[in-house]
Amino acid sequence: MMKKIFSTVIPPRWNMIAKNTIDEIIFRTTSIRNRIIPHTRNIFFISQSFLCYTVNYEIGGKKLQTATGRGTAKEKYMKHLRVFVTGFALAGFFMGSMIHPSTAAPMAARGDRDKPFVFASVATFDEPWAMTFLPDGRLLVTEKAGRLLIVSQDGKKSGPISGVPAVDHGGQGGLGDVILHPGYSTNGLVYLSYAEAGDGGLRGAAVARAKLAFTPDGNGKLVDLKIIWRQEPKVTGRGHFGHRLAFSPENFLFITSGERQKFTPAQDMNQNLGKIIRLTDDGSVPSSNPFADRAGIAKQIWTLGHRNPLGLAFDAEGRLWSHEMGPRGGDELNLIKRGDNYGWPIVSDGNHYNGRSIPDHSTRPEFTAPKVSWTPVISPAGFIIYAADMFPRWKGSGFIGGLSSEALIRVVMDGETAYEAERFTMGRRIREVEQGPDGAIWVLEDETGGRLLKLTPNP
Ligand SMILES: [Ca+2]
Repeated sequence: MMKKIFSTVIPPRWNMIAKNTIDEIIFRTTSIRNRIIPHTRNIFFISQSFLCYTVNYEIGGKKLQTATGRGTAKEKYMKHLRVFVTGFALAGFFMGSMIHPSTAAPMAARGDRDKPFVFASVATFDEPWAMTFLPDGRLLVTEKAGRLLIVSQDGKKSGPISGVPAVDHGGQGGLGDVILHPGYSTNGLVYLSYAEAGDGGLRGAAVARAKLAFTPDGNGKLVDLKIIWRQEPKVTGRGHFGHRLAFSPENFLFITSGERQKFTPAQDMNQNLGKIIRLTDDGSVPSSNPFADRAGIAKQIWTLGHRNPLGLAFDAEGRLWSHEMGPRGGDELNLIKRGDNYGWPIVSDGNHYNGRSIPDHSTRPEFTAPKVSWTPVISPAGFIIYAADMFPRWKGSGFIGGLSSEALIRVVMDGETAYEAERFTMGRRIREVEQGPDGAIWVLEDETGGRLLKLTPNP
């Protein structure tokens, strides 16, 4: 049944069109609760050079599957494409079609009448990467070039906090995540991750812990800074640092460590690249780690076989979820289980950028398969599992920032299963997501001029 509808929504000709005229075109369909009726709701022309589509279905008000696509449109075909798509839809090929082509996508996104939230732009930043809320309701925000700022909810920024370690800024590298120690209100400890330069043009992620002290001028400084973890070895390149941070309910520090675009380290137990790491709050290795009885760096490792995990969050039941960037296809949402191997680079639901095939997860059941995989990719970055009441329907949902998909993606976790439930087009690359003290959802856009947005329910 589902397959039939799927093929109706995406006709065979579509591939030909996508291949010959654009790398991606996208339309969205939304199903009606308790029926399996996808209808075309939107065609997003996100910019002159970018398009994306999403097809969602819901069955019996519960299970929902999603097919998506995105890519770069070749401008000279745009006019033809618009005419074609509009004509195609108006011809009644899609059920219940209602088409809104637009070239002003950011405004179109804001104007989506049925979006369940409205948003306010609170401040702008230079390549923001991460944020976290302080107990007093202000935010700590990192910028990749190495600035850590205190920001009030009405957008007032402090000067740069002093004492931030020197970062290697460039490519995907720079100042990364910031989180608070679970006992921050008494110990003042914060954790920062960043790309660190080594000798001879080598680089690696590092994690530092320091005490945040506030200064009378409204700024802050880091004191007693100690580097508690490093990627080993440092390697060439400026990609796939990973370095997202999260504390578990038992106060263990988890660190995602990307494979630095070197592939094989993800399966090498003598390196900590391509792993998820578990440490105590001072950086020492817990004796309860799955490989604690091995020699050397393996002791740090909680899970292996990761590519570039840029999201890490615990759900209300204490399960750890992480998403990671796939190669060409195969972005993943994984349920992280002690000692498991997630298969990179041996298996992936995507393929190499050069087109070379990688065996799918289904071919190698000994590797833990993702709970959700996305092809085409969403480019996930930033992750929360919503636990507040301002959006009651969303309690327990995961929210993932989409970089290339320029969206905020809601995933439903149902026990140990998960699926994409909704995708909200934002019209900009979304780098980071947080839950505010009052339950509002806050997001940071990526890159220069990236805005801090506060999302509240659409009245
Ligand atoms: Ca954060």
